Amino acid sequence: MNMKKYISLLALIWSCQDPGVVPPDPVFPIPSARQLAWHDLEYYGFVHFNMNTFSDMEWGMGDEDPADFNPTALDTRRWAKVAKEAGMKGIIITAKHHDGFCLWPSAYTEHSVKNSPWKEGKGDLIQDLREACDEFGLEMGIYYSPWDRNQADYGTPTYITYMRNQLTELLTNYGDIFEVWFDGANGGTGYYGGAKENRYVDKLTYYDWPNIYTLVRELQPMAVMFSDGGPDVRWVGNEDGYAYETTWANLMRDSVYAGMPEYPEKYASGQEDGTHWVPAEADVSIRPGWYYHEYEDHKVKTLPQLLDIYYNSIGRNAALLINFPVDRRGLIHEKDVEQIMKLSTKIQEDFATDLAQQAKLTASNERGRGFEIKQVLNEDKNKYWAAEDGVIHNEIVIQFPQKQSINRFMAQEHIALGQRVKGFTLEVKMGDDWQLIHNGTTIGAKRILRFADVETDALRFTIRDAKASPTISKIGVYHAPALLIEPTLKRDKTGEVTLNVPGSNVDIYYTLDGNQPTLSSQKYEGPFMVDQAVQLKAISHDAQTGKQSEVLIQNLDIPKAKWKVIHREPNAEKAIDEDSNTFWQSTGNELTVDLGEMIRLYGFTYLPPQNRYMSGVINRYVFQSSIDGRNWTDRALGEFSNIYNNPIEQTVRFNAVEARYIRLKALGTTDGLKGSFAELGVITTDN
Ligand code: FUL
Repeated sequence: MNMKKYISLLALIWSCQDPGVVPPDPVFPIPSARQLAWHDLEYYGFVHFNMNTFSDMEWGMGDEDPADFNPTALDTRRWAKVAKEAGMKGIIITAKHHDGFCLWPSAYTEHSVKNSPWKEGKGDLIQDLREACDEFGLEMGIYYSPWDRNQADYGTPTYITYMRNQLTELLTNYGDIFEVWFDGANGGTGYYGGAKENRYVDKLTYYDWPNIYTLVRELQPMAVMFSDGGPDVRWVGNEDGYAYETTWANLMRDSVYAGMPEYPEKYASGQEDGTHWVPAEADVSIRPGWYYHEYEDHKVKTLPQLLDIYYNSIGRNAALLINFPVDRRGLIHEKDVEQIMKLSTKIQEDFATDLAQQAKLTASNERGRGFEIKQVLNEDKNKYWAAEDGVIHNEIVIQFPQKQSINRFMAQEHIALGQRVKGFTLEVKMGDDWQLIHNGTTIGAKRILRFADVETDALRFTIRDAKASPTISKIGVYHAPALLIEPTLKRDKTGEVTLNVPGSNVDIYYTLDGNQPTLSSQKYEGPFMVDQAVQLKAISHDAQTGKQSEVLIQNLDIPKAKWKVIHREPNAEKAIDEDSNTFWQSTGNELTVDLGEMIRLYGFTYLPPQNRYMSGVINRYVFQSSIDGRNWTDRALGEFSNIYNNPIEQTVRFNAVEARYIRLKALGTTDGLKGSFAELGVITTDN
């Protein structure tokens, strides 16, 4: 018998033995090829670098001068190197943000790098990034803001032609693009070629999305398109980088469009009976703002914060897009690099050893050969365990050779056949009993559970409910090393500061002079007073392990002990109670405070409400001061850009002034209701 005949005979015997082992039928919706390729990326970087970097804004008005775009040491290779070393698979760049300034020399506008001093107007940042991405083996994506506060014809049909022309440039001249990012924020005040007015568009119809989608498909068939409603990848509904305990890739896509009201509440977590596969992407900046502001240099997210983001996005069936606000030099700031590298090191440590690989796995049901439970230990994502049709309830037991200390569990569905699991539990064996660790809902592309260290010799992963018999392509069990978190800080109105490390018994050391705290700094023994503007830095230290946390850095200003609100409403005090979780929704759209004494002011801070569904978030304001409470002078007038999606503390500086009374007036709020104040603060130093 020759070899060929022998092999076909073997194949015949094999197929006779397992006549019924066919893969499960898909459960619709299922991902497209381009979406499956995108799912593999999982983690990639965002770069916000554009005119706002130079104007120190989050949303430029569109009247900025191209001459201001002048990075001194711009180096896209260094961005790509950072992204690559951080484990990211690509970079998405803000080719054009709301202010309309273009990072490439578009033939359709003068508002671009071609009229800037950078490379004497000969530069093309998109091309530079393309080359850098190619060199480092990264994908490149394009952020393109539909809203354009520069263009005179924004709001009319000719602007749509402009948008299509620009997309054609971007999607034709720069090689393969993996994602086109359409921002949902659009319409409002702007320069608009000098008109300086409010322009609202019908977000559903104005942009002619169906034809824009067709254009993108024609030019870049493998690119996924992102917006609130996809069509391929959807917004996660917040700018914190968090997906939800229940996160479906499925979405009622036809009911959703970019920038629609109520999207976060109603659609962001997806829908079990969603008609289309539109998985979530969690976008978040490594600093509070999306663009670089020197005053946020001490607010780069800490490792514990970044880890929470990682586990709450990638670990909850979403991709993660972390933004670098590239600075005025044109570089990712050193502090941002340091933090992102800490994250990648920690992730590698957390997942260094998959303990499931040494375990014996059994499943209460198996479909048959090729779909056995051992397939979940395989790295090949096309190999998976599947149960027989109709068998929804399944128990998978992971038996270790001996007791293990564990604190992470990971599972992935074989999503090519649709997202199925609706309910699962994870239990650990404790003597003869099973102890519940987690009662969960969805799994999807990846689900990671974090829990406190537990010693056990077995785990039971039970799929309790699913849309059809489950398919699981990967299971992993890990023991992540402990991470010591930095102290948290609370301060009351009198100026008393309390430091704490939740749930642990460690020492805290701090400084008030801007110096790095060490073990010889002041040891925290209990609450203390801070009655002037200082920068407080604090670390936690575990004497047993010798481990030290990252540094907490907090700018504190004068205490609010003497402050009084001039409103006869008891709740108004909440606006100055130093508690960011409380707020006051005004009745007159303004907050007036008597500071109790004359104070030299250099600026103010405003914190919008921090609850999930915020009302009265101020987006246009005037800040006034007074010496006698009767005669008022405007000190600052402006916009809190992007404040609804990113409700961080807003900092506004002005020329120094002596005042006893201050007033923040809402000239506009994001929902048109009366202005709300979680906290109003002052800045009394000029640095
Ligand atoms: C938002 C924008 O308004 C922000 O400026 C930023 O670009 C963020 C990623 O999306 O909708």
